[in-house]
Amino acid sequence: MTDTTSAQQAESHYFTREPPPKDLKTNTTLAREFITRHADQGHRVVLVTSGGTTVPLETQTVRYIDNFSAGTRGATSAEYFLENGYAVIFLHRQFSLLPYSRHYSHNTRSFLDFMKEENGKVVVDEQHQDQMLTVLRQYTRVKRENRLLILSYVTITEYLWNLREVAQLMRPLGPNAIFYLAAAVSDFFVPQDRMVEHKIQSNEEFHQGTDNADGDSTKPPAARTEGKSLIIDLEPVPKFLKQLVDGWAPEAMIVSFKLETDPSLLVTKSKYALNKYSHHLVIGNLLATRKWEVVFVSMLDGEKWIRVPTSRRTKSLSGMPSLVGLADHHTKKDVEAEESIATRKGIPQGEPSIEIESLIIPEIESLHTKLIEQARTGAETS
Ligand code: 9Z3
Repeated sequence: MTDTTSAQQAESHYFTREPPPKDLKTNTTLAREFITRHADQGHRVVLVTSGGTTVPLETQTVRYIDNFSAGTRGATSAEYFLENGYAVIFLHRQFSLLPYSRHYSHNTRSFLDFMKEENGKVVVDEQHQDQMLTVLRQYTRVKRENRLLILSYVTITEYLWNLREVAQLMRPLGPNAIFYLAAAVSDFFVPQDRMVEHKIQSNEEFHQGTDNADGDSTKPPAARTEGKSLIIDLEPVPKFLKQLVDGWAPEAMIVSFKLETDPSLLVTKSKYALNKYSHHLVIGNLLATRKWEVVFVSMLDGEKWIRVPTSRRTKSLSGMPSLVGLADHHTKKDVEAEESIATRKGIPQGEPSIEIESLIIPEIESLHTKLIEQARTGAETS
């Protein structure tokens, strides 16, 4: 069996087994209208996925497995795509960060701290006026030009249904489309037919039977109590990148992310993903340094590191810039690497004062332009 047929089988098995989310129709109606309008005008459109995906353990969900992602990468990238003229479909985990409003949410400070009362009216505090005016103008412009469509999901299954439907709707965009897959997608899940209906009981006196929500007891529920322990026996989520590349969006530029924590694996695993799925670009990042450096792995440019310049690596509370450079095997040889190694000494934590996405998105735009050119000349010569 070829890779493609097994990916197709895994896809059809997944989507037959896992029912679509209730709001899928609403999302696809909005997406169809948005895509048609921008396709007619010859615009470039990017689907940005953002935030974590949950894995529910019960049908009436009380407990679920989640991951760390706040949606910073996705929300920030969406802003830079918009700034570079793209129309953006922002498919994000509900309540994760949103473009523009991210500047005032999920903060250590409440948005109310940016306000004050003046003559019985609420106004923005003097010290925040300039920044808020800039953000507000950008946001208002994007809304006026109808260039941002916000869609949401919560679970891994909702994410995959939305991704598949929107991808198929994006086909008429041809090479003008980009998929920028920044969402942190769970590798494991509880299939619907192995999920209990009600809240899993911890008290042994109230333990449920071994029936799944659909009444089937041939396989034990994937999440259940045994004695005092909670057993969670997850199944792998099929790898959908193959299907996206070969079937759902064959002409689009596809950018996937690879997240690792072990620096020695990052480049190898990013290259492995590029080879396996034969798409355009893998952006590798480490959990601890993801705001300071990423590695681009592509057929066009090979391996290329993008780093926030040392001078812009200011201190603050999240991340570990001291690890910057560790995943780069060539680092020891060049000057930039010397700098990044130097930063390992003494600076325990920090936050860059420029957003790395402001460096990432222009790079992607120029790769996209090359790919569009290639598609055009290819079409002309054939
Ligand atoms: C990423 O690697 C993103 O950059 C982060 C962003 C999730 C690290 P934050 O939301 O974090 O800004 O806090 N996303 C992709 C992770 C992922 O699930 N990749 C899959 C994999 O590694 C392949 S598509 O197998």
